[in-house]
Amino acid sequence: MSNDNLYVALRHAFPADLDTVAVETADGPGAPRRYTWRDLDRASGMIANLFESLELPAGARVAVQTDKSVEALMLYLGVLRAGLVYLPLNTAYQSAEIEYFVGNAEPAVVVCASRNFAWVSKIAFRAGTRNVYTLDDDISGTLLERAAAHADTHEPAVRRANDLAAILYTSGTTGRSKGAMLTHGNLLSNARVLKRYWDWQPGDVLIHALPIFHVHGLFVAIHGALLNGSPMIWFSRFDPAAAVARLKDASVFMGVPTLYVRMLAEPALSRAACAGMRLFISGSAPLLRETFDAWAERTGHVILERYGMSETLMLTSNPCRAADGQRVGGTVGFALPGVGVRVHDDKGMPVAAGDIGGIEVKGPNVFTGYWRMPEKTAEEFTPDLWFKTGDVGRMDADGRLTIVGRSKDLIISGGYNVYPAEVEGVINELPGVAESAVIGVPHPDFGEGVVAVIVPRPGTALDAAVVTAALKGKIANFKVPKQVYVEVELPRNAMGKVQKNLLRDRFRGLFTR
Ligand code: MCA
Ligand code: AMP
Repeated sequence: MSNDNLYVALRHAFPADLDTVAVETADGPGAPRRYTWRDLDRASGMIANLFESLELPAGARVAVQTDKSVEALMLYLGVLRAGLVYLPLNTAYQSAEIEYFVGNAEPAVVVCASRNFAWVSKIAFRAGTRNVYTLDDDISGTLLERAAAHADTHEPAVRRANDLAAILYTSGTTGRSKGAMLTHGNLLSNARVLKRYWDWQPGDVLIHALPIFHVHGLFVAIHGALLNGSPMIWFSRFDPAAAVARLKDASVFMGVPTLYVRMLAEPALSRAACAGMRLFISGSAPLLRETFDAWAERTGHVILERYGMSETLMLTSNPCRAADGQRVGGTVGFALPGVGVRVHDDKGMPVAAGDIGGIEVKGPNVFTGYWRMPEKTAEEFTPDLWFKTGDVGRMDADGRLTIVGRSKDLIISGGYNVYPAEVEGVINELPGVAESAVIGVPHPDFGEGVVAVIVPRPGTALDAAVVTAALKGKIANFKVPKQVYVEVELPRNAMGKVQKNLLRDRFRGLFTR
């Protein structure tokens, strides 16, 4: 029987000589550490064998909150091989956030950093998880200790294209986070399309400097390199000076706009520093025209901007090959081959070319639904089963897409999504708070910066610094407002709705002045 397990396709793309370098660490303990393709194959096999020894039911989830390391990559591959469902968690998430994800997903296995074991294991055991392992970035932890007792050969579990491979939690405009269910077929079809469209070539080397708990770093970057048998230069954290210094050893770089902004501030960034580079790719948040232009001027390279979502993987891209067209700053390019992209008005009718409307998508890349939330899933699809992205844009007559805004109340800060409703909910629970409004305004580094306006209860004095301190520890740091204002009231319209547009206008220059 054929096997649609994503690992089978990735493994098939490994180079013939398995003893060449697959990953070289650029930082972290013991750097530079070199891992061969054989190392990836053997270690992920041992981890897969460990999971198989647990005799978990098909579809069991493995939730992972660990620091970035090559061993964490091996863990991801091991989960795929064992046919289990990978559930990556941002390392910035705090206990209340982890408690929700673990409670909602009910993973059979949780892997965490050993420094967090005490509180993470408590949450996991309460949710019924029986297996909690640790994994640290210095090749230590109980996961590797246990896996070491297992054989290093492993036949990937047979999975069909529509079997689940991963669940990625994305926050919601209302209510709690939803787990987007992605299949082996979603991941492989998108990886194959990107391999062709971005013209991955023999000899390519990827600088991997993104976190591996979101689509960009975990799927777009890792699958891209593995499916091309290309080595990766592996940064556990992004350091602009160090990244610029390694461009000479690489040909492909992927980043969120903040990474490009920070590299532009490095004096060493020059045409010479990028001499061997073939492709710079940006996504996850809007790339400003000024960044796009400055990059071209400094390096001679035109950044390729693309657009995607956790629910859909990659949707559109500016061209890679000259024959496919120009890369135009401020646009996200054309629908990827096999992906349907259309722009409709709020009555569900197509808008004319160049007119603005909601972006809707369809294709083998689109997820199968939100974990255990059939109603929420149904709400996000049109009657003819196109997925409503919540992004607003316009498509030219030639099919080029430009994103002009979002109908969802979402802030994207440094490539991380922050849902105002979630942050407002946490602020409103703090003692002395009557209500709050959270907005995003232009930020020179993060693209958008989070700002909160808070109204105290009558007779209560609130201190902005105390509010900020109280939020740290309750929510991930990137969600904590960079500025908090205490005011007597929020601006409201005649219907009583908070006028966030007025707040955004008022604070527009806060970070950029
Ligand atoms: C860190 N901080 C942030 C952010 N990151 N605040 C707001 N937004 C952020 N993104 C906080 C830290 O907690 C710290 O707070 C302070 O800012 C300074 O930290 P710093 O050292 O500057 O941060 P860093 O560690 O250098 O991180 C910045 C970063 C990182 C490298 C830009 O945020 C990052 O890796 N972003 C990439 C996100 C990503 O991969 N997104 C892809 C999503 P304090 O001082 O209070 O402690 S996938 C996706 O969107 C779709 C599918 C797609 O299309 O790709
Ligand atoms: P997430 O679901 O967390 O991966 O975030 C997906 C959202 O990021 C999309 O719905 C867009 O709003 C935004 N996004 C991704 N890529 C781009 C881009 N190139 N330009 C503008 N927004 C983007």
